[in-house]
Amino acid sequence: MADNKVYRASTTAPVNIAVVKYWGKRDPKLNLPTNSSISVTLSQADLRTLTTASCSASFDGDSLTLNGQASDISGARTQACFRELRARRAALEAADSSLPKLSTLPLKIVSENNFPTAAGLASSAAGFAALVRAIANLYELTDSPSELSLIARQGSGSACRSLFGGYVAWRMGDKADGTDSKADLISEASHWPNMRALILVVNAAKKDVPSTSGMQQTVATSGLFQQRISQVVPANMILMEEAIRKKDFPQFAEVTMRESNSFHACAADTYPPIFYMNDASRAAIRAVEAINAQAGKTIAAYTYDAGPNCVIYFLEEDEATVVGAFHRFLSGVSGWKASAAEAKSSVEL
Ligand code: 2P0
Repeated sequence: MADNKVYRASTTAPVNIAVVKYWGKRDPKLNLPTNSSISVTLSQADLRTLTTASCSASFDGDSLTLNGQASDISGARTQACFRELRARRAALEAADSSLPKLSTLPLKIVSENNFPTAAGLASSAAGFAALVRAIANLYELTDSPSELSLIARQGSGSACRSLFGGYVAWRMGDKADGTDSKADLISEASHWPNMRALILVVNAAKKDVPSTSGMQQTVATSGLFQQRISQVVPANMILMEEAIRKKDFPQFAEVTMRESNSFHACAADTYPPIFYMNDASRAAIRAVEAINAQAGKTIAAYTYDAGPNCVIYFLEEDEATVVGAFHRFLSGVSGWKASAAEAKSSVEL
């Protein structure tokens, strides 16, 4: 007689924002990057994905529901995550015959973001990290976050960094099979407890050029990109890790802003060019420069990913100055859909 018991586990995963940017794949199938990267994890109170994974013989095949809508699971990335997680569960079952045979049961994944999926706020990173962690919990896998990051990476590159809180590095590795291309923790969030992030949403529409195709066009056509991966990023990885360890905000801020500039310069150097920032984005960069000039030191840093929305890093002691300046800025510049009131208040890391 069939056992129709439903096994279930839930988890959450945070959004991460890169301060040393991932852009480019050396192996698109395994999602192996052309360079290492570093991110800061945002507070789950503000931005997170909540995912429940369940499995049962009573389910009619694998399924994924994202924010209430059925989602396609036939893609190679989702399939790779399911396959790898099932293989790890199957290995446990082979070693211990008393374990229920979950690895062969259909999976049902239900996932909800507490932020707009289309807002360009790294939803795929939190999404795949939560999917992998939820299934790993369901299967009672003992793999470390770093080991699970190997699987999440195959869902979406940036997802490997959302298996950790705090300050996280994705080491590109050099093996062809990708077994050394995984994330590790640089520092817990508590190491630098006064770090804050302000998120400014200029446009919640879906981006013009998806990251996956955009980065491959850059790899194929940009000359500047070759210099970025061979010289710029290796130097910035060292400077950023040092800035985080020393809690040196001016150094953290300069590398963050230079990295954003370098990535968007490579996007513009792609042929045909890719523009993710718009006039409002550039105005916000000028606003950060004005804030820093007025303070006489670097107290705010901007960064942009594959879209026009902005993340500003600052320290808690400068919150009134930085957030106050941005409230004035947002009410005075056209182009920002978000008004001062809609700008997300500072997010504790
Ligand atoms: C990052 N971005 O490091 C960089 C900065 C966008 C700009 O990771 O193809 O969605 O799924 O591996 O992870 C966006 O790339 O790309 C990204 P895939 P992903 O956060």
